[in-house]
Amino acid sequence: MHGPPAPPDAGKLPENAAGLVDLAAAGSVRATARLLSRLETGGSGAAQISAAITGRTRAAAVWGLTGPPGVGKSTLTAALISDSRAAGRRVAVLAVDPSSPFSGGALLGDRVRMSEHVTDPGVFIRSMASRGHLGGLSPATPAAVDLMAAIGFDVVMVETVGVGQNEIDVLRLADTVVVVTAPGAGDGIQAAKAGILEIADVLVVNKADREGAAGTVRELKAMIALGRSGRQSVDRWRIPVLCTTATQGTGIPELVQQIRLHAEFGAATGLDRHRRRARSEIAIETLVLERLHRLLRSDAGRTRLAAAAAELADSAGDANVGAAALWRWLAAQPSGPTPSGEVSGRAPHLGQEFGQ
Ligand SMILES: Nc1nc2c(ncn2[C@@H]2O[C@H](COP(=O)(O)OP(=O)(O)OP(=O)(O)O)[C@@H](O)[C@H]2O)c(=O)[nH]1
Ligand SMILES: [Mg+2]
Repeated sequence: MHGPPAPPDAGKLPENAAGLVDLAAAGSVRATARLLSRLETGGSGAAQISAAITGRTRAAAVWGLTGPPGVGKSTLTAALISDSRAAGRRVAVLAVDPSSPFSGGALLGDRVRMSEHVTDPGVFIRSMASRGHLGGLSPATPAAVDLMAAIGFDVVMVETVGVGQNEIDVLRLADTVVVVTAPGAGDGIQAAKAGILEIADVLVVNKADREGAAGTVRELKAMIALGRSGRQSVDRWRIPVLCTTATQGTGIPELVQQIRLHAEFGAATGLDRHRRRARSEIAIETLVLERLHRLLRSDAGRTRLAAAAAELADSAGDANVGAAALWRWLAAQPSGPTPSGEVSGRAPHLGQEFGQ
């Protein structure tokens, strides 16, 4: 299908973003990895990549997978990869690690789980940090999903451990969200508490070979009925609850079928357009917030903040006045972030990196 017979990246990788993007689109794993590293570094290197993929067709289906630790998300992901590969689709998996602003930690276990796929040129697996270095969802995550789509992957799967707001933001990047639990009284309730149920499109009770799976299914169905009563309508997606045993491949065709039905529902109702816009919204929002953080934490920003704080503390004044002064300063800043995170006077004007 898409995969070239010989590696297109045998030699030295090009330095420029456009060259790397061309190689990645031709199937180079090395070029794709290099691009992702640059997205994670952020700054102008990341901005150049976004500029280089402008106008490229994105036809990928983006699937989000989340659930409590250890319920079998990676094993399910591996099973879903197998299914997509059998259908000739290229698959990218981004395992987003919420625990650290540095990537790589979660990869080892996932490599084992997905070992049958690591040598397949039609599959790209990478772990990423979900948090930016300055807090909040990293702008690299939405940028990475977009990059994978732009270089021709047919499916982009985002796996995350669903606990906090960052993970919910990550899932807002997806067209279809699969929430995974396993038998055990706490899991379903835990998921509901974390607000995860509200963003689920498909619910999976994995480890159905274990005792208590039927009970967990009942519990989840009851929760859905409670949460949705009165708001049910014909054009509303009915969240299915499925049982799988990922280690044996049981229930995988049914899961694939539900994901496909959800895609069809999205196309028929306009939900798919809505989700794509939500994805774009996060891409823009994370860039704005990252820039704001960088500016506030630059030397000049800290000096301004300290001055405003001193005035407030000494005069029993109004914090809003200080905030307004900082906003005025931020709005007047001509400089953007450099990859090192420092604010440089030579960096492009605020509007330029946003493509204006
Ligand atoms: N019995 C049983 N074990 C399973 C099943 N699916 C996964 N496991 C096992 O559960 C363990 C955790 O699986 P993972 O796929 O790593 O789970 P995960 O949700 O990705 O874990 P984290 O990424 O650490 O949150 C592994 O030992 C799997 O072999 C299943 O259907 N039945
Ligand atoms: Mg995992």
